[in-house]
Amino acid sequence: MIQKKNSFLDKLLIFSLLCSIISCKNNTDKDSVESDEKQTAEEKNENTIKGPLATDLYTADPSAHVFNDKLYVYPSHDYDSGIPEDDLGSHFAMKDYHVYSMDSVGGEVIDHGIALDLPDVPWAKMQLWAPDAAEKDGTYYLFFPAKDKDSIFRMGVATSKNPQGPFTAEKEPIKGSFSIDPAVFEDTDGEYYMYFGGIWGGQLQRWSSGEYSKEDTYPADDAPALHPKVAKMGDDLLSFAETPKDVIILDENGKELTTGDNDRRFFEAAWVHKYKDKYYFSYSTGDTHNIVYATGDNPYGPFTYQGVLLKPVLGWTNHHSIVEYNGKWYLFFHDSSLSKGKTYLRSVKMTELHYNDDGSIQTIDAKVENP
Ligand code: FUB
Repeated sequence: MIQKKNSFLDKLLIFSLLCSIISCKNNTDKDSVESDEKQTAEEKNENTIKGPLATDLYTADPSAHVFNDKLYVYPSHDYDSGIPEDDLGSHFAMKDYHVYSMDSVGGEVIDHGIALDLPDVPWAKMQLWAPDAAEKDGTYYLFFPAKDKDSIFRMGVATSKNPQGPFTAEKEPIKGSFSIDPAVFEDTDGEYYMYFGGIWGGQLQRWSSGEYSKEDTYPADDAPALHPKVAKMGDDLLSFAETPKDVIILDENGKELTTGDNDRRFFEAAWVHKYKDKYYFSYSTGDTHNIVYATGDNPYGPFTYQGVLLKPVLGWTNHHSIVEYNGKWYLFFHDSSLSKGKTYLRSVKMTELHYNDDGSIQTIDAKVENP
């Protein structure tokens, strides 16, 4: 009897315990859904800032533009070619481009598929490196470097009626073009300028005489550093309107930056934007891995060095673009966090960029230490 009574009481106790556990669990679930939702929103914001924009492919060298109120990103498409790493960048053996778009910052990032494929560029042999894009009179232009049949980097153009492509390549590269990393800036007066150049694998050091030479020639450490180039574009945006000119970068004393000034002199990845009537020329310092900037009062420069805008990221290269979208400024860049540090497998990211009252740019540190 007693046993029976106890067993009944036990059952009652167990039942009520179960009930309270279930009710407690329901509450916990509710709380955790709410906090998950909160966390998701926070993470989403974090991801916008810190996470790769695209995870379907490896992407690098992002050139961002606003077309038709949307953000478009024109990156290189990294993949593992199996080619060993060297100082010429042979391991960057990219062979097509994809274009990405977003309706809003933090919104869905759409991969529009292959926008241009190497076999469809008649003059190009290999290495579709950092591209850029521009729009004029309803036509979209994709500018890209590639090695020609003689393994000399040239700049190509491809056009489309849609910002996401697919693009149709011109049969020949831009006449008079050389080296890598085209960045096409549309000034407020409607003129377009291409900035370009990159040393080491980018071959800028082979054009010192104005002609291509198979030999690498670098100025002495105390001589002015190799100059990036600028050329006004022809009305058709398929040609240069002039012979490319040197872009001069000065220090705080009005002296040209020298070859030995590795922390500040130009290496690759030029970009130009305009803020409050000033021209900002930004670039990668290459082997010291910073993105720095210099300012000037016209598109040709000279530009005066101002400081670092993005510290070194995970991976050897550093390459960026800067764009204004809905009243805020954004920096697009890449790093190798998704591939856990592989130099040639990079991913595009974005973060907000802030100016100080005097027009200087606040330095961004986006380094991921342990991906
Ligand atoms: O992606 C290949 C090269 O790496 C780019 O052209 C450079 O700017 C560097 O990011």
